[in-house]
Amino acid sequence: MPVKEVKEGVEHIQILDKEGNVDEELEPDIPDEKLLEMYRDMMYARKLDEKAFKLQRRGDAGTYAPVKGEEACQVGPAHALEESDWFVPSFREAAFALTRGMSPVKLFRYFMGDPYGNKVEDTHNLPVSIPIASQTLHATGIGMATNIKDENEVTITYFGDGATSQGDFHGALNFAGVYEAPVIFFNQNNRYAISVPREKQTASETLAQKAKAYGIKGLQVDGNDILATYKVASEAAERARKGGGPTLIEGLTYRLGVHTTSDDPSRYRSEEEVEKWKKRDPIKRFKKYLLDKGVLDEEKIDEINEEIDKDLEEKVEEALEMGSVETENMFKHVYDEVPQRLKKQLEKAKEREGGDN
Ligand SMILES: Cc1ncc(C[n+]2csc(CCOP(=O)(O)OP(=O)(O)O)c2C)c(N)n1
Repeated sequence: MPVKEVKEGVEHIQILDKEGNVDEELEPDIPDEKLLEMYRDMMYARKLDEKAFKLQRRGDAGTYAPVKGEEACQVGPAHALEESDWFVPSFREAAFALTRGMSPVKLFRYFMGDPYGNKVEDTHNLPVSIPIASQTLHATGIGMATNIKDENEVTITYFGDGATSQGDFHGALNFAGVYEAPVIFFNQNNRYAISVPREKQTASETLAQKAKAYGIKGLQVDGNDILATYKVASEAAERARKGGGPTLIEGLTYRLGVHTTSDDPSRYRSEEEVEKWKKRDPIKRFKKYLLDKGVLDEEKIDEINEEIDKDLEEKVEEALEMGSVETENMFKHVYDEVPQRLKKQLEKAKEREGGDN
């Protein structure tokens, strides 16, 4: 595809600029109905973030990692892939999961500490992975397996800029390259790994150029431009299905909110920086494009907002009605035989709970 710009030998693709003006030469041909779905999916994720945040603040949910600002990195590729493709997330991909049809109730329950929230069902969606970059190895493994089984499925995995400093990431890219695994490695470069800025993560000019060392394709995309993320993911998937192997996509984006609900970003980044990125908000940009195109109007915007608000209210209620999660769950599912020291911790936790009553 024609490339907008080449930086440090790495292609950089942008279709919607910061103001929401489209480059007609690069504009993908997406039916209006699908464009509207993409907009709704972004809005849904944005509003779910707010709900999850409130649930945490009032003590009904645990730590939550918001998507705010990174919706285009997730909703675009989710629309570019097939249901039979594999989704291997880290912990910041609520927008992708929801677009893939994951129930918001299940998502809320995960953040309430309920094992049901991470239960693998009969889909090709893997559960949340907290150990940074570990999921990239799982993605390579799935890609190698689909090759052996001769299945025409593509795997997409997500990880942050900080994850590229982990050995797992390098192992995953190396073997994906050697075995030509049909994997899309989507790096959400949101500029920070908690408080550590991207510049302290690596001396490389870009993260995408790391692909070169592993003999695979690497490119940068404007991660706040949903038309571009859709397009690069579609092309990477097509390449992978034709036996062209893996692609590393570096999505340049920004975390508009907190790292998680236990973070205070004002301690490590300036208000001016955040304000600059607010102007590049991926939803604002896409909305302008849809308004210009006549796909969206103010009435439709209100209609979508109302529908999402109503749905989310119901989903929150449903999740809360499922009740509180027993502390014991924290100690289940890891060991077949729970070690003595963990048994002691459980006893103490139960004593404390008893004391509160
Ligand atoms: C192996 C490992 N080390 C440390 C942590 C603690 N931790 C949680 S999130 C995080 C930063 C991750 O940053 P990045 O990969 O850029 O992703 P982001 O959170 O910005 O999406 C760290 C260090 C962890 N979860 N796993």
